Amino acid sequence: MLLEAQDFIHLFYRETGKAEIDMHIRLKEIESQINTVGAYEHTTEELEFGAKVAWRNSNKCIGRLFWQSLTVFDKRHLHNEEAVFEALIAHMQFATNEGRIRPTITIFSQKDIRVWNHQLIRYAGYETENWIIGDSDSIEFTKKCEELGWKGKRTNFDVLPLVIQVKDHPPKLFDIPEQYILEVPIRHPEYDWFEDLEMKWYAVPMISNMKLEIGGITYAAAPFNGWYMGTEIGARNLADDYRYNMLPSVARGMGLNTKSNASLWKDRALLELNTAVLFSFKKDGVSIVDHHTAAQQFKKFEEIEKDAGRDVTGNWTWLIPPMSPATTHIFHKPYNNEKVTPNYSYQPSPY
Ligand code: HEM
Ligand code: NRG
Repeated sequence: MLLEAQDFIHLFYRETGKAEIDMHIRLKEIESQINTVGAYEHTTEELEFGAKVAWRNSNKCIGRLFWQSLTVFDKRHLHNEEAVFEALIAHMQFATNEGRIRPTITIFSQKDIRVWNHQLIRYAGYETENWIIGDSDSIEFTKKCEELGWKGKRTNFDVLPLVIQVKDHPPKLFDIPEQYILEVPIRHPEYDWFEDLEMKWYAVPMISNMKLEIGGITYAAAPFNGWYMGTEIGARNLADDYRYNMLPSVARGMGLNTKSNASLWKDRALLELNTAVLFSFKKDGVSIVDHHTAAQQFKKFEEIEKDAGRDVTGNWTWLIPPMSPATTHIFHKPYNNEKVTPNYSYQPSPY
């Protein structure tokens, strides 16, 4: 821990241009804290810097140009479920901002707090005898919620409750009041029948199951969000055949020949579904980025990092968008997938 703390403190003082003398004082302080209690505490400023650099180091993320604009809420002092719930609601409200989405992270006490949800807002999924209702990605977690006493309405878009655990206490469930859940009904700029498919998606992706590691300290609950890239919804969530599987219905609406692969009906349906996602978010004033603009922004990020003398690491398999990847520069170059800290990473599920 001491070595990682030292690395991080060096980085912090170097990049923020603070006086070296203060760095040496801080390093001494951290060393004695680790030697006496086995850990140290970040200052709020260190925490904020660490969370931002962790975003900058997120190899799978195409949205990293904006890493410096992250708003960080330091909630390390909260130790009961109700207070954590209130902080999560405050996060949702601040981040959603009536559609003008603000990249935000809320950081809780290192190991005492766990948020069981994959994202703060996510749709439930149910297996019935013959088919699946809702989001297949949520089936296991939905079962868990029902075991814990929650009961879903069984629509295709039931928002799951927040499941919050403090220490080894049993987890507590909280329904999210509707007013904090912004959703966008999906319609198409030209096809009026599109809205009959009754698709929608929530406005803000808030990942809540990853850990944040800064200078040898691990934060197990640190939900963060930016805004969506359109393809996450239109080319994966609503399109994958094991998720909402909407391509056949879109193709039928368009009158395409779904019997022939070579008619490229899937590609045509995919294109219109993604057009509809971008159109609907824009129309409702909800932040979203198309994959071409996102790739251009990522190129800018790569240039800025180069000028700052830093290597950009990246995971090519995640950075390329799931639609027309070869139309972006990312497709045509290799990325070094080395993991640099601070960073966000997966952790064992608490359930
Ligand atoms: C992954 C875009 C903000 C950290 C991704 C992915 C996209 C994306 C498209 C791939 C997701 C997938 O294929 O499932 C964006 C955009 C943002 C943004 C457009 C707008 C501001 C952020 C922020 C953070 C972050 C604020 C953290 C502070 C990550 C991480 C992953 C990721 C850790 C990997 C997630 C995983 O492994 O499941 N991002 N992102 N991103 N992003 Fe970003
Ligand atoms: N693909 C997932 C969300 C992953 C993270 N994406 C972001 N993150 N845009 C989905 O729900 O479709 N972010 O922090 O903005």
